[in-house]
Amino acid sequence: MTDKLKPLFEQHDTLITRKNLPVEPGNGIFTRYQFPVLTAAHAPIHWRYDLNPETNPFLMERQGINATFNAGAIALNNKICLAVRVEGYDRKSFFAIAESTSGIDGFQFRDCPIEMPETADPDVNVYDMRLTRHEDGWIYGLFCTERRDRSAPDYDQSAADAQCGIARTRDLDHWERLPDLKTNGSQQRNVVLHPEFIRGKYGLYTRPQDGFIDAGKGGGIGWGLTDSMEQAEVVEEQIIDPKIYHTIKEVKNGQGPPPLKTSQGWLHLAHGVRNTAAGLRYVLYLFMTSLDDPSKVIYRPGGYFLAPEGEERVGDVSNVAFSNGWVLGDHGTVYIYYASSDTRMHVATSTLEQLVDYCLNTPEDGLRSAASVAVRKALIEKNLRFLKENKR
Ligand code: M1P
Repeated sequence: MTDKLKPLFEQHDTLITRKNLPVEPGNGIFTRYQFPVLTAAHAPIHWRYDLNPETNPFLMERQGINATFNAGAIALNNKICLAVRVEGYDRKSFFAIAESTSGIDGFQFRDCPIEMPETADPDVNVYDMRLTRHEDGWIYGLFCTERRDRSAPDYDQSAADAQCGIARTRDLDHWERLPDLKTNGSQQRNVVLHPEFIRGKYGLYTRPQDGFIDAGKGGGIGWGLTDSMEQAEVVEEQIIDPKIYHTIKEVKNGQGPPPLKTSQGWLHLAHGVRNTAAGLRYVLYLFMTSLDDPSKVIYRPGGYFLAPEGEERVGDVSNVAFSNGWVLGDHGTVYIYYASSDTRMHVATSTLEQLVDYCLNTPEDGLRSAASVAVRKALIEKNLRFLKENKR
């Protein structure tokens, strides 16, 4: 190895093998970790540099990586695998699998990114894959496929059309592309496949929206059924978790990863978006739906579950926490993979028991300041009684 290459590989090795410790004591709901699990610098050296000094005498990083974020997640072959949204300097995103034994540190990318087959209408950009191990035996990857909005005038080169791309695999290396999801004509992002059949059909969480950024009349989490994933079509879309004025999801929201099954219902992680003078703010929230009917919300803890903090608040799109992957591990541990500010990936851990307790016992949003004060006052009075009785 040349003198120039050696330090590059050494630095990379130090980064990808560093230990990641929990930040204690946490908040009783989940535990954050010291370091992001993936950054642009985790991308393999051989993806970014031509290693041959004859063709790259200056060791130029000609094909740099801008960000690694919004990863789908799944356990496979005793590892936690992330289907990461990797974005190059050219702004194109693609998917690549990074895997780790601990789920907390040591994430390493497989040698090559995924070569996702295209449909007859090629994708311009693909991102935000949700991985679902379905009871039909396939692992499905549902993702956003973005193309230029064909109705936009020539001078507008930023108008886009977002739809749901669908592919399936058994090993995360080889993918079969299926036709894009058909819905009632609106744009779609954040579409997620439910892991079980519902009355013999596939269940999909959708997010209809009128525009690419603006949700317009859409913007809530929708639900619909399709007979097949090979010609997926949702004819009737029902909004099960709407956007609501002056809440964390006043502008729009979207289902995160596929829900986890618990004895008390399906546990959902989602993102909510509100407006601020500094732009949009994305936070994560939880809710639960009925085991008999995943379209029926049964618990709605108010407010956010996780918001970007510290360095998480800064990045390409600042003030964003976004999650499209979590994994239920041994002993009920839940590994929650979230991205911060469209730049890097983090993990937070919790347990199914804690997350269900959070959903069942966190007050709903009362939707008025007076209702928030009432619920907080009830807590304060309960605590004052407790402190008095326990002579503290
Ligand atoms: O930039 C924040 C997020 O914006 C979009 O999410 P949504 O569809 O809810 O607005 C997506 O582009 C997502 O990738 C991104 O993280």
